[in-house]
Amino acid sequence: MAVRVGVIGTGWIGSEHIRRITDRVGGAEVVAATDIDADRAARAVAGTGARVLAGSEEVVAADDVDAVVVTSWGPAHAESVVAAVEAGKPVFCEKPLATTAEDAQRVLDAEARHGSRLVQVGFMRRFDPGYAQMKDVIAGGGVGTPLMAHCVHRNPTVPESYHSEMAAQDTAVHEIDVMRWLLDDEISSVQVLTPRRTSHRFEHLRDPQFMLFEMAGGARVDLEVFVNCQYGYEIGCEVVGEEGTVRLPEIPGAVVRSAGRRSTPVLQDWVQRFAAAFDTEFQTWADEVAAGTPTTGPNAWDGYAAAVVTDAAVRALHSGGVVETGIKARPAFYA
Ligand code: NAI
Ligand code: ISE
Repeated sequence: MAVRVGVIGTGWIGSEHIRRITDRVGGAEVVAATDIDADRAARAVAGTGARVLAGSEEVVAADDVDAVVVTSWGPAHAESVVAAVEAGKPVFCEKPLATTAEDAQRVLDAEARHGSRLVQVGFMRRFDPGYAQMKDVIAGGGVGTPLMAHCVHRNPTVPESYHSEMAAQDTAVHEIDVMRWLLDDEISSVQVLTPRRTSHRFEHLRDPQFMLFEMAGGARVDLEVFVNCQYGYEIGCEVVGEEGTVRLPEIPGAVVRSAGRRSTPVLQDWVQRFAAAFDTEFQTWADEVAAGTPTTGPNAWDGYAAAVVTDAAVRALHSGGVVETGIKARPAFYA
């Protein structure tokens, strides 16, 4: 029988995931959804056969909901995830798991009380073919011991609701997870430097930001977050090891020669850039939920570790200094 999914939050990515599960993921179907804007929920499920429920409590409690997908705003994630865990239902939560380490700890506590792992966090880059190739190279010793990494995360624009702390909590959180995963190490300290601001931004926003991370083993990572770069969506990553380097491949685009120029298109958003990663992420999650085994994607510990680092990055943004993350040892439960 197909895994019956209830969705909490039907905005941009919630609607994308509803279409993904309905049209492209085998062995899963959306049966219920909710949003604080009920009309938006109705539009998101139109044509799928799923029904709109009044709130997240109703979605979690519904007898015909086997598993929950949380795609509401970041600060609302932890509450819905804890409720799903307490109901004993597998839950896929879009990143971030929580916007504070304190909220993420509530999820760890809920899983510990439940006694087994139910949570997967939407760090979809781990399912991207390019990042997966980098992981294979690094884990296979192909570049020797990693020493440094250089990362770029650019969005064309962000809405007015995006604030300076979201550069860490909402945007850099992807690199924070992917660096922990690629380098198989925790992040021990963060510094955030603030160059001259772009004029293409809302008044309240500090953009761009440079983030410098130190891994527990001593490797250093630099990251440019620039969320109003205007020209497109661009993600870059290069890991430098003792014996070589490995770079994230770009998604190929047709090369156009015309009017004395040679050009290729620049992708415009994360939907285009990570389409394949999202599909693999959800198919794997649905298969593993159907099998009744803990899912093998990024788990609540990964969400917690990322929240500890983003908390430190927010403090670093405000202080300008180097801030220790103070990450604790990974519990055996998440080994
Ligand atoms: P959005 O603002 O388009 O949608 C969020 C929806 O959640 C809204 O419709 C809002 O009304 C609803 N909502 C908020 N709190 C709620 C609650 N307590 N109960 C029910 N509904 C609630 O935002 P978007 O872009 O879809 O982002 C949602 C989440 O997905 C964010 O955490 C974001 O970081 C993440 N995301 C992940 C991406 C990725 O690359 N993996 C890409 C884009 C978003
Ligand atoms: C958004 O929420 C995402 O997760 C995108 O992948 C990221 O590029 C963007 O900066 C975030 O706001």
